[in-house]
Amino acid sequence: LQIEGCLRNALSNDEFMLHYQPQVCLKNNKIISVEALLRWKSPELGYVTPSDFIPVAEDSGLINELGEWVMRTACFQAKAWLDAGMQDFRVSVNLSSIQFKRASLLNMIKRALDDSGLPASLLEVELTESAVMNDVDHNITRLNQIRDMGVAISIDDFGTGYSSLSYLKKFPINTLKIDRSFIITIDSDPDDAAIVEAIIALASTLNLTVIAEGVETHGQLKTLNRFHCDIIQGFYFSKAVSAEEVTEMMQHPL
Ligand code: G
Ligand code: G
Ligand code: MN
Ligand code: NA
Repeated sequence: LQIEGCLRNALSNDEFMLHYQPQVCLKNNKIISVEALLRWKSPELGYVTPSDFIPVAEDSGLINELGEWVMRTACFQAKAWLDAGMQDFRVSVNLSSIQFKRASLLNMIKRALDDSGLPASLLEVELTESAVMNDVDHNITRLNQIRDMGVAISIDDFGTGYSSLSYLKKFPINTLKIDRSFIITIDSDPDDAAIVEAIIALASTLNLTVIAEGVETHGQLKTLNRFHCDIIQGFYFSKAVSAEEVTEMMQHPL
């Protein structure tokens, strides 16, 4: 309840900020994209984590306005990176299932692209497995509309939902993000290693890009390399950082 009260004015008070977590291509060790992650510092509550305030924003309907701010901020930032000479540098934006269900979603994305001047090909949206799994037929239509705009689609937290693998073939998606829970135990639990290896092989067959989330150790990185994973994201390489820090990392690569 306290969170909801503070959330109401947070947008107009400019209390939100986007951080960006690098996604590193394992073929060339380059940062090829970033995931935009929302940060909120409330004058009353201090830092509040998205896991605590996103559900409140969803229940109160504030998620639509907040989600539009995220989309616009991420698109304008990505266009600034493009103008600074960072070519083919993509930004990925999380969409809540509430946003995904709204008829106005396509126009919201289109406005953000038009107003920022960002080419659609440099934007990816992340939807959780559970957001797309109910009402599959309707969702395929919606996903196709997003894809027809030229925006890429990624399935977040993959492996945790109820997906039947057959839907992967039907859905117009580009990327699978393997949930962190499988990566954490990839070097201690042979079952999790087998699951991750199988997901990567499946994605390769279906021509999907695979991202391993939550990579924290060199051992995990080595295992993912052995499985031919495309991209890694996690604290091993970098947590989410400010836009300025991303620019800095791109100018001085490791
Ligand atoms: O770093 P992390 O604590 O930022 O994020 C926690 C959760 O909040 C993740 O599940 C992430 O997907 C979600 N999240 C972060 N930023 C956004 C956002 O802009 N929109 C939505 N819908 N979820 C977000
Ligand atoms: O659900 P989603 O994938 O959008 O959430 C991203 C969340 O994962 C963010 O909260 C981000 O800070 C967190 N995260 C990213 N990399 C790591 C990592 O290596 N370890 C842990 N524990 N969390 C991570
Ligand atoms: Mn995500
Ligand atoms: Na995730």
